[in-house]
Amino acid sequence: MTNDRKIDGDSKNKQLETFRVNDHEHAMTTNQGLKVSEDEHSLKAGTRGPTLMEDFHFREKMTHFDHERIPERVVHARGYAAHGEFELYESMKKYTKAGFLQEPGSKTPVFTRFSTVAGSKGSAEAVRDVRGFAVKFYTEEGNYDLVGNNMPVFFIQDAIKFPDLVHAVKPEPHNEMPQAASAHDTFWDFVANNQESAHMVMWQMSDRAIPRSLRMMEGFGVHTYRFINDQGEAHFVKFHWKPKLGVHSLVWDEAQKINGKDPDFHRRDLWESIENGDFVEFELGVQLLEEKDEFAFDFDILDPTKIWPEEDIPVKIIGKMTLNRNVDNVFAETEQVAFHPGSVVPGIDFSNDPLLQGRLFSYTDTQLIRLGGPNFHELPINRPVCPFHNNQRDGYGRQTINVGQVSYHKNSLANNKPNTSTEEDGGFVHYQEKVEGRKIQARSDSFKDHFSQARLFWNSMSSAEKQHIINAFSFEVGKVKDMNVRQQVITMFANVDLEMVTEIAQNVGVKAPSDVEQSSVTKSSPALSQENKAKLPNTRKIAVLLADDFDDAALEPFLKASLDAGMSIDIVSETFGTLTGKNGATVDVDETLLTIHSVLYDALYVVGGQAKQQKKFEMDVVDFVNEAYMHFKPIASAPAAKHLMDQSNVKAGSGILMDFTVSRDGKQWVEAVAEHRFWDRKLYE
Ligand code: HDE
Repeated sequence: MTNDRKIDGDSKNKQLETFRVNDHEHAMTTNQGLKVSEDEHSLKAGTRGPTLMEDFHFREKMTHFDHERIPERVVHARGYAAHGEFELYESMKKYTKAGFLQEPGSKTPVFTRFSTVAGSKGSAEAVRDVRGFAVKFYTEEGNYDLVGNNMPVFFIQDAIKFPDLVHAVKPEPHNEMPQAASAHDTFWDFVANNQESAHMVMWQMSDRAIPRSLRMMEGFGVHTYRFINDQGEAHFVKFHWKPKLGVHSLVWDEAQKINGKDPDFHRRDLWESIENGDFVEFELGVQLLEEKDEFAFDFDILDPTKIWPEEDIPVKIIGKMTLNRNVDNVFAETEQVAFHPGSVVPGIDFSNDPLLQGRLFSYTDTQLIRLGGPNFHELPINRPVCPFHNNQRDGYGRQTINVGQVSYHKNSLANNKPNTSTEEDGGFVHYQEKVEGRKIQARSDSFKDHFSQARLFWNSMSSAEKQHIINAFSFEVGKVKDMNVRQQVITMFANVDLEMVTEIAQNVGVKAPSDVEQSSVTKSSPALSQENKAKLPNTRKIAVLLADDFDDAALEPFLKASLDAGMSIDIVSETFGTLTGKNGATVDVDETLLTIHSVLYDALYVVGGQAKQQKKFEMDVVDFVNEAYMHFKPIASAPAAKHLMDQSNVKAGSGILMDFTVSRDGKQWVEAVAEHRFWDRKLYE
């Protein structure tokens, strides 16, 4: 029947409602509703005697605590999420009948969870890894989940290999090391022996794997899906999320230090942005392909290790997601949310990508163990906004009180309710693709080119990005103990670029192969380079380093110019408190040189002043500056801080504004912060 009742903690069923007692509102009670009089001392036989079993409040409290943990996700365990809305710019009616993609301006609530893949739930966040990017759209036609990553391809082509990939990248089973890292033997052994991973590994060794912020990375649906319109016509579609702030990354040394200084770096950044009202914006784009063009490319569009180059198939921007509300409770929402690529709405359908097909099984299956049974769809965060009815019953943790006698279809006793719906009435009808073939355990020949797009990626990188890839390989493969595995990796990636592997081989102490031919692809795709994305000063974090007696005439216009450009400023000093400038202006200290670190900022302004322990203050400031310089960040210094800059390693050059005054260099400062990094710094000359 359609009038099933829900219990969601507060709203008990109707009869009980009449007996509701209101004086319990602020009272601590047991789970049975009994008011508790004592929550500090368990019941004992005498003040020094043994605890008594009959203390039911103690037992209930402890039992609940003992059962507080649920299994973490087998992958993507470390994640963080926020609420928001999706607004459509342009009707997609021509391509899909999905209700939420029809009316320009229409808004759909969303819940988006970002994650790392390999690490445990408590692991550090600025690790080298793929980031999950999962969006639940609560549409009027039911929940639609776009469960993607921040990289557009994947390591493997067939879902049957997923357990192998994950076993290889997770900490090694004999000693459970290393945590949240791919820099170890089993991962690279997997790579070398499963060469379909080549393209994805190039992405993973690139700056994309160490995002500056979850707000500054792209998202991709990865697989080819289908849009179906109301005429029943299909288009192949790939989904993209484009961050309004552009795509930016950390540098590896900085990332490793951040993991110690602030293991919550990415979630803190997301949380604080939303709390500050700097809402997080991503535009949704689609690449569309007519069915007749399925075989028009030199790659197979069903192969998840391939992109559709944006220059060949443009990304059409169709709407915007704004994340504008933090969760109230991380466990209830972020942890209990259950995504599933199989949660679709009419107008969106699957392709035969063998990775996607396997995912359609895995996601429900994993929730059964993680969320303890088949009723996880009843958890508040997972419920659709439209009513849902069917004949499923019972099971662990069932909350719906299904009324009536009938729980089967078809029936006459309940007038055959709940009814199925026709396609015209919004019933989901699977796309009637014609499929022919023998049952066979094999892969299509069209999936066998593993290196062309890996090379396309390499060709598309700027010289700084290429150097970062070489450095990343050198770090990761350098952590592999088995020299034979190191050699296999080098031999494999010679297929991508010989110069690249020659440098890596030298760094990791093995030979660059002479008998491997690198891929002959000469094309590049400018859309793949982060250098070509938006560069903005907004929400960049600036540390202003100063002490008492600071030059307030320099500080005030600086603060105004930076805040006007949307930056966020921390005053960093020796100790907390209020500091007074030369002319009597005061500022409050936000962080001290003890509580914060250079790696947690995007840019610095060094003002100086008179500290209590001047020598220590100056040494700490110089360290701060040297780190920022080494990480290619913009640094400005007030005229009064010249002696501090002279003690540092900083040399004049791009992104360095010595003797800075806003009246002279204000515009340059804002541009430098927007630029983010100055790769042309010659650190060791
Ligand atoms: Fe997942 N993946 N995956 N995955 N995945 C899970 O489901 C799986 C793949 C992705 O924030 C699990 O609820 C298989 C590609 C995200 O809750 C599990 C295969 C992409 C998240 C699972 C893949 C993803 C998951 C673990 C190969 C990008 C986190 C917990 C066929 C398009 C969602 C869970 C969240 C989570 C299986 C490959 C994205 C075990 C079998 C490709 C963002 O079901």
